[in-house]
Amino acid sequence: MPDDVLFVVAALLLIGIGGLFAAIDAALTTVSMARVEDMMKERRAGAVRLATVLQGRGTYVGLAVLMRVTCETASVALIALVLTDSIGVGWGLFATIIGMAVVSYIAVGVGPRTLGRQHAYTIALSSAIVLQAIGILLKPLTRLLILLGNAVTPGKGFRNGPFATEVELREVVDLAEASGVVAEGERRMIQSVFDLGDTNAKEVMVPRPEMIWIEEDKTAAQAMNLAVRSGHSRIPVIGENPDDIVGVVYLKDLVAAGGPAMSALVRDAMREAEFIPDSKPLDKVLADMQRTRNHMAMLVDEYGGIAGLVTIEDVLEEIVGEITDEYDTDEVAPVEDLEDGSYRVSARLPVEDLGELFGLDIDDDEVETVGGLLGLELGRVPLPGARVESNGLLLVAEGGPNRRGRQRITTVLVRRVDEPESTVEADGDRRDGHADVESADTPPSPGDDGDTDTPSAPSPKPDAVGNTPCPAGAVPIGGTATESATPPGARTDRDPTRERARTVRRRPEAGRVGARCPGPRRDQQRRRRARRRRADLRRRARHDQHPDTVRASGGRRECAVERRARIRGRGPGQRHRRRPGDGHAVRDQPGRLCGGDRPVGHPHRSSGLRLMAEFRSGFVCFVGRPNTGKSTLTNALVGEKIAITSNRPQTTRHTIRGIVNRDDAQLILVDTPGLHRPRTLLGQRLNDLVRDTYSEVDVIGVCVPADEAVGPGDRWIVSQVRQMAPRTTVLGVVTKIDRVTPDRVAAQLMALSQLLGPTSEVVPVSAKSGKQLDVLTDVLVGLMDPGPAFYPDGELTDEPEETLMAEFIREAALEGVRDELPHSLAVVIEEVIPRDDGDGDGPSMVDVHAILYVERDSQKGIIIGHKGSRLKEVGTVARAQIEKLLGTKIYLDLHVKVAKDWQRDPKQLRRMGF
Ligand SMILES: Nc1nc2c(ncn2[C@@H]2O[C@H](COP(=O)(O)OP(=O)(O)OP(=O)(O)O)[C@@H](O)[C@H]2O)c(=O)[nH]1
Ligand SMILES: [Mg+2]
Repeated sequence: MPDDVLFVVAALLLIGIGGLFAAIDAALTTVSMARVEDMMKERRAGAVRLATVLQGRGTYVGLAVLMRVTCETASVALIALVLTDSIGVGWGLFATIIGMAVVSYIAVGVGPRTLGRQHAYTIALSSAIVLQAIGILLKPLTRLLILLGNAVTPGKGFRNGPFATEVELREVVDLAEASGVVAEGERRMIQSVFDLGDTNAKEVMVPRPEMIWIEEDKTAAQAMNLAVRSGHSRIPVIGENPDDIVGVVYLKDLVAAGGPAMSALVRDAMREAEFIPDSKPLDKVLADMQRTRNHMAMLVDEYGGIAGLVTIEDVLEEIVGEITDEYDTDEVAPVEDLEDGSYRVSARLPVEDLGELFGLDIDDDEVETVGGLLGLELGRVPLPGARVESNGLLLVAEGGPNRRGRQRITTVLVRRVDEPESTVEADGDRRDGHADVESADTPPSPGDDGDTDTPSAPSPKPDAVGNTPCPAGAVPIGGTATESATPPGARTDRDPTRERARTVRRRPEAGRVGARCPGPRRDQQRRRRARRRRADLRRRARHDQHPDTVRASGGRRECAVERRARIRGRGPGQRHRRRPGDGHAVRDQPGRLCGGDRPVGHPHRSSGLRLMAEFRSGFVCFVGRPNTGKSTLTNALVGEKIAITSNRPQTTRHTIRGIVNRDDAQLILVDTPGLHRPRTLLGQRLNDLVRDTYSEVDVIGVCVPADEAVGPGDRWIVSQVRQMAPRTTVLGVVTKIDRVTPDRVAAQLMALSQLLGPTSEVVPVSAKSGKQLDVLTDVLVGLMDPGPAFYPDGELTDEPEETLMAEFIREAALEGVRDELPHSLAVVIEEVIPRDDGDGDGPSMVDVHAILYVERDSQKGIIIGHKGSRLKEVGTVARAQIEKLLGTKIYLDLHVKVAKDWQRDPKQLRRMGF
């Protein structure tokens, strides 16, 4: 009996102690660190100790819970012992369960916890010393128990056990969501923030094999190109190998440097890299990144090697990304039969499944998925547009930027590779096939030899992704991958030992792909037509055509006014060349080419000497929305004003050719009217004119200004370009970069690159400040094939003088007019009459008679101005320009006439040369 009393007293004591620990637990989870820090400043007793405890708050809360549970369990055991002894086992246990549940709930659960929260600071301050003392003894045990608890609990446990404040806060957040205070998305984000501390950097890193890097001895231009095409604004720079990260190069730094700095080496443009252990918790990584303002860190594994990299976006995506993932509906079908013998498969499709599709056994121990196979063949991270041949199959990577803007492949187009002996198409088309394979490596890549990333180097003409020519005719498969993997001209940078290790066996039932592929063949025909048109244009430019008949997209005929003027002896066909040393265009003798004494109609034929030195030449057209700076850019590249510019829409109304002459190349730039939604017949004709130009040039430069977001208009233009000229190289040009910050330029480069796809280079320029013009010219020259000059050295344009004169007058008249008037204005040169003094030195003066057409009487008044003041101003400005053009004094006679609705009237449009 005395034992029973002792046991009951001990049980009550333990209940009391359990209650005390429950109060401490509640107090610890309530106190705020900030308040404790204040107490430290006020030198409150125990504040420093409490602060130390709070730094390991989760552990000490766990300790308090452990103590409480121990006390409660012990007291229950003692009471059970006493009661089973005195009233029997059955009733004794029953009474213990009921009694102790009530006592524990009240004396440990409710009472002390309430007190703990009410007097949190007093209790926490006074209990800190006790906790520290117990902690020394029991911390390892607590940790062990938490580990055990996590191990037997399904799912992922909490690092500090479920007792931390964080858990209560999580509950509060769940409750807040249930009562509608926070939204579902907000709750997820808050919960994700808690998870940050439990997630290591390596769990979210971009693993080393997926890292895009650049060698330190590559140029800044190559780095910029790689950045834009891969969608990464920061790229690690490596020394000897990817473990030797020597820095990080920033796209915005490259953009800001621009110009001549583009030829500098990456090592001179990079910043220091940040290294962190790959086990670092994400909350600490985020805090470090915020403190150091560094958005990218290299992760080092326990052996000192580079495990991968992590960016601030990766960390933030841990907070917001999951929400997006949950609603992710872009599931890619594993296999899509394209019904022409080819398949579109998910990049994650197992290689065995791919083999099944084509009746092949693909033995490959090194990779599991089709995406992996691409990477293995390329020897680097595949990007959309990459092509490889493997196991007798041609694989073309498709994809685009993911939510983080990184280029990722999602699907792969697969078809059998043509076998040469069974090809039924003409030779020319077989060569096409090889050219396709040659362009396989067009996308940027780490470890690339740099050719494709060098703006100044000749880049292979990329193919639009998805326009793979279909194999023509029936194509039996056989032999090994190595036999069919390397067609003549294809780049081969793979490991031959790897090739030998992999074998392809043809299954007996396999062997043929569809013999008919109408879609792609139509594509081929269209391309052939485009090639013919291009060749035709070149031939006409080179040989006996009058320049007038080949300009304006090879189709515009000489208008009546021009013809009249030419008959008078000052006709179109006079061109302008730089006077050596002074940089001005000068007029040549009528009837002669300006480059020398060759007669009109015999443009310059280049010498054999030029050809031997790999002289390059070709046509480039600039397209874009109105006002994107196409004409200003053309003028800046040519170095002379050949196209008028203004901030009014539809400034350019015909295609204008400007010629860039270099020692190693000649570029013929074709400035086009801005593409827009047409409201008049004129608008339609201008759009048609631009579309005609697409298929006649070697490179299409899509211009987007840096200060306007890439929008539906740009997307429409790009889709038109892709449709009309699927094989033509497309280059992105971000114009007007002087108007925005380097950050904005970098963002615009990315946006345009995303729009054009990874096979297109994107170059930022400012025609006004001249920044990056050299780089753009280098890139354009690099995209040209070797070929002779089309025009004599020194020529700047083949625009007829009358056209230029009319344009200068229209430009002057556009100044200061608004609304509909710019559209309604047209200028026609009626007569150009030289006043010949007969002294043999040419005319002393030229009379120029021009008519300014408007559509309504009210507009006529605006153009003339009060007592003719505006018209006089227009005359003064235009006269100066024309005199500079002709190199002689002129008398300018301007008349204003109304041609009602001429923009909608086919007859009047024809008369005005449209
Ligand atoms: N600041 C700045 N302004 C530019 C630059 N390039 C063009 N602009 C201005 O942008 C406006 C439009 O320039 P244009 O060259 O006429 O544009 P466009 O694309 O040829 O226009 P359309 O012929 O109407 O299609 C003009 O006011 C130019 O001065 C540039 O590099 N920097
Ligand atoms: Mg223009």
